[in-house]
Order: sequence, then structure tokens, then C-alpha cells
Amino acid sequence: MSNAERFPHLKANDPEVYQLIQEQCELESSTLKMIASESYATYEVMEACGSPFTNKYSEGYPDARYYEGNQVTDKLENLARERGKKLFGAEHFNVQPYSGSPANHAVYRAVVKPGDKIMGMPVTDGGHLTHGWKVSFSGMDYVQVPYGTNPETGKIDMDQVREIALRERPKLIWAGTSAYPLKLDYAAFAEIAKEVDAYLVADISHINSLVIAGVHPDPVPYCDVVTSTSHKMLRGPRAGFVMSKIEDRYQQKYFPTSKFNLAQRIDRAVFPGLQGGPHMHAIAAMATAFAYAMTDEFKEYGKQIVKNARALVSAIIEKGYAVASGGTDTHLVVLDFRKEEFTGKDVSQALAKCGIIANFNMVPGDQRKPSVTSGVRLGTPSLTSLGMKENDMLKVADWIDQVCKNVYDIDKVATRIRGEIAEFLKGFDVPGIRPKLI
Ligand code: DSN
Repeated sequence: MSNAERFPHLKANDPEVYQLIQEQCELESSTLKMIASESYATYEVMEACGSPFTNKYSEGYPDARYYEGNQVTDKLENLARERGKKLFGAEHFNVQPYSGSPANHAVYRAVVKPGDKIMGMPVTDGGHLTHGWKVSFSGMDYVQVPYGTNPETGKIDMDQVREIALRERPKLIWAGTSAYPLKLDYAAFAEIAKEVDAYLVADISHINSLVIAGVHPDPVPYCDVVTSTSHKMLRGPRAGFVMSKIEDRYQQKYFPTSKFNLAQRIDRAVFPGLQGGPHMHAIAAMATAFAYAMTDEFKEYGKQIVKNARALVSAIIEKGYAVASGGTDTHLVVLDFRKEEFTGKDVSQALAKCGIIANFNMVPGDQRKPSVTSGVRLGTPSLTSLGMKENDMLKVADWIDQVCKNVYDIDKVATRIRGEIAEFLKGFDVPGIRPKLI
């Protein structure tokens, strides 16, 4: 099916937007998408996102709405919640957050108060903005107690995390990262949180599908709350969700006068605390993404993401480059250019000219500024969605090597490499773009 058949009304009545969709399809099907937080949404997700559920106001929750006419959206939201609970084994599930940052914001509103200490990884160490970074609401309204990676090993040292927690006694501990390629030890985080009476919150936005596939530890049994986005490797819509225990183990200590348990406080924080009407079209798409994530095919994809990342690491190391944290357990490969003359920004810009889309990133022990960095963060979810395997990663490593070798004279090789990549990609279906019908 061509775009003309797929978007006939846009083509006829808004050719400008139609043309931009054409260009985006061309871009996404002729370049290697290696932004670690991206993948390709499925056709089902795209269709649900474009459905009439976008028309409906549904403020409130199923059977407790502030608008009439929600008999169908109630069924839809219940379906999404039940599928989510089954997929992750969660006690309570909220599918209304507009994205990952609002999901994390709701957790703060539910379990801490402005001025409280919260423990998280700074962005410069691979943490997320909403884990207490200074320019985000989370660092302005709460006091971040930072923990990070060892600059020598690039690994999180759990003894150090414990030492900091015992000294600072934060009320909330974030176990989650955006640029850390190794597994997180949720059992160790849970012991530490228990020692200091802190809520333990995992943010699995980056690794949710690895948890589903069983190739990354599962945080749900260990954490009070788990948050996530549904786009990234999960291949759903741009949206977020929050899972939690129902009862609050610290109710007596921190919320003795509240008549609401943990699950209820989270729901109230999302709506009416922070948001208005839920995006029901995104919730429809999330429901169908959860159904797909329960299949064996999806679990294979989760496993292959890690195999591909490991194959990429081996090939890159063989070519003489360093990677942060010494390797990967996940979808992430962070190239470490601390010893090179060129910077992360130099390489990410040169890669983009050649059709490899990634981002520059700080690495552990980085002496360069965050606006330049010594690293490039690469991810394998999108390439794995295309059906690529370990052998294909050897080709990708080759192109990366050629870019690094020509970084100061990239125009000399850019057209050729870009052409080779576009040609190579013709051998793959591009989910949501270059149809496979049904
Ligand atoms: N922007 C996402 C990432 O790239 O990791 C996190 O929200």
C-alpha cells in the first residue's frame, strides 16, 4: 500500500502535511535509526493512534468519569490496564500519563513533598532529566542526592549507592537510566531502600522490552512503583504508564492521615493532579502494543536487541575503539572517545551526514562539556525491528569505523556511505512505513 492509498484525505486536502509525511517516511526508511530511545511503531499502533478515540473527552477513570458517553472508552481503558497488568505482573496499572516525564512527575506528587531528598543519577552519568536533574521540575522542587558510575569502570557501585543512601536518607530512590548499558540490580536497590525507608521507583522506559523478554532483571517484584514510556523499544504510541503496589508500605510513616493507598494516590496524582483528559487514541494504541508484546515473536525481538548490541560492541572493539562501561547487557552501545582527538559531537554529526542517526552523550569520567561530550550513544531496537541480526551489525560497525576515520573530511565519503546504507535498507521491511500487508 502506498502513502497515497494510506493517507488519501491528506493527499487531497492538505498536500503540505502529506508531503512532510512522505519525507519522514523516506528519511526513516533510508537511514539507520540508532537513537537508543527509538524504534518503529507497528501498523496496529499507528492505526489505533489515528482512530476516532482521539475525539473523546474522558476525564476521570472507568466508571468514574466527568463526561457522559464513555461507555466504550471505559472498556478500552480497562482492556489496556488489564493487558498491562498481565504483561508485567503488576498489581495496579495507570495508562493515562501523556508520556514518561508526566508519569515520573505523578510519582513525585504521590510519594514525596517539595523539598524532600530524592536519589537519582545525574544526566551526565546516564540518568534521566526527571530523576532530579537541576533544570527539570524534579531538581527544582526536590533535592537530588546524586549517585553515579565509577569513572574508571563505568559501572554503578552498589556499595557506594548504599553509603550515600545511609548518609543522606532520601525518601525516594530512582533505579533507572537513559544511557547506562549494563543491567540494574533491583534486588540490591530494594535492600538499600528498605534500610533507609525510601520508596524504590524503577524507570524502565529504556529497557521494558528486555524485561518482557526475560533478558533483563524484572523490577516489578522489588519496587513500590515502576514507570515507563510505551514508545521506545516497546513499539507503542508516544505515551507513558505507571505500575505500582496497591498498599503503601510507608503509609503510617509518611502519610498517616491520608485515606488513600499508594495506587489511589498515583491515580489522583495523574488525574486531576497533573493532567486533564486522557489521550484515548494513545491508550488504544498502548492496548494493542501490550497485546503484541505478549507474543513469542516480541520476546524474540527483545532477545535479539541484546544479541545485536553485543555483536556491535565486539565489532567496534575489534576495530580499536573503546565503549563505555566495558560492553553492554542491553540495547545500548556508548562509544567512548575520551582518548580520541575528535568529540562525541563531531562523530554524531558526521554519522548523521552518512545516514546513521544517533546522539552525542557524556561517558563516565568525561572531561568534555555536555554540549560536546566524548561519547556517542547508539541503540539497536530500531534495527532489530527491521529484522537485522548479528551479521548486519558487522556492516554497521564498518560504516561507523569509516565515519570515525574520515570525521574531519566527512563530505568526501558521506554520499557514498549514505547511498550504501539506503541500498542496504531496501532489503528490509520498514514497520509502519514500507508495507507488509497484514
Ligand atoms: N529522550 C529519551 C532518551 O533519549 O533517552 C529519554 O526521555
